[in-house]
Amino acid sequence: MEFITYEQEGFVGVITINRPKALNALNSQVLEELETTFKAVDLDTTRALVLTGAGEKSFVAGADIGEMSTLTKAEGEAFGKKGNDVFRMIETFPIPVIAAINGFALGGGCEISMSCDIRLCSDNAVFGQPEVGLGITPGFGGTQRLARLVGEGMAKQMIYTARNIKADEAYRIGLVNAVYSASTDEAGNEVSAQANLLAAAKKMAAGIAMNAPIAVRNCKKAINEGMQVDMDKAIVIEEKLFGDCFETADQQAGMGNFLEKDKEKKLKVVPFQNK
Ligand code: DAK
Repeated sequence: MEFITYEQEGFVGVITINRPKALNALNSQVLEELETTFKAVDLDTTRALVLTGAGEKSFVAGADIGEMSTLTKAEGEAFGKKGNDVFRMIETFPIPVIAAINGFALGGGCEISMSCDIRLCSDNAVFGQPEVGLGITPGFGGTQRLARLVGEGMAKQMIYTARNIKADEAYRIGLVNAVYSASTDEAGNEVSAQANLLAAAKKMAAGIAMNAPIAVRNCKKAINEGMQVDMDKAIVIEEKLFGDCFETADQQAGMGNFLEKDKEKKLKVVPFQNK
């Protein structure tokens, strides 16, 4: 892999898009490598993922404009399909994916973050869909996911004006769940916003990984699939995924532990097994 690194920390996998010279812009090779990396994640030993960008300046500055500039219509369609397939794979990936947005998240960068389950960012993050200024529409799901996340009016404003927004505004409109700044540790050393962001993303992922994995996966599926249909159908999706948790070792361990009267035997944290 030239542009993607993968690190495993306990049950958490950290995927880093590593092309800092081009501000981690997405070319075809980055998209290919991302797809290969996600497909290689061992779902028996990994319960949550963090997706971030290398360097302190940029998460992903969009699709690679140099590569796109010479595409024919057919090539543009193939490039768009590759991006859409990868983003949809992330969105429907069985385990939660947290985007740790460390700087620019423009165009395809904003779009890839929106295909993740949760977005956290550093205070230098900048979000935007600048495509109409380049003569194209947001083509990696931006017109669809942004409207679903922040509402139609705000999505239309961002997309039609092509105006970037800063981290605090992204937080205010609900595009990100939290913003991290630099701080000073107990020894008086400065901790960068990016380090705090990554630590928080890993901590959240590790916290998710402590919960029953089958239940967490089913929650992701229920929310994703339920959001696409009306409430009557959504409730049926939820019922099925709720029922699916029963008779699993994790459901029996989780409920059994709660019902355990013997305080000695009762565990603070149930070691769920993913089965
Ligand atoms: N593509 C390629 N290279 C990029 C890039 C990008 N998106 N963004 C930055 N770079 C490169 C720069 O060319 C520069 O390379 P060198 O000149 O050093 O070789 C290097 O990264 C550093 O960038 P700057 O020198 O520009 O750095 P600054 O701090 O001055 O500015 C910036 C940072 C992020 C404000 C600026 O680089 C910028 O505006 N970048 C472009 C942002 C952008 O417009 N992104 C949206 C791209 S459009 C499709 C589906 C989806 C899409 C397209 C088609 N289909 C369905 C077919 C998606 C489209 C997009 O994402």
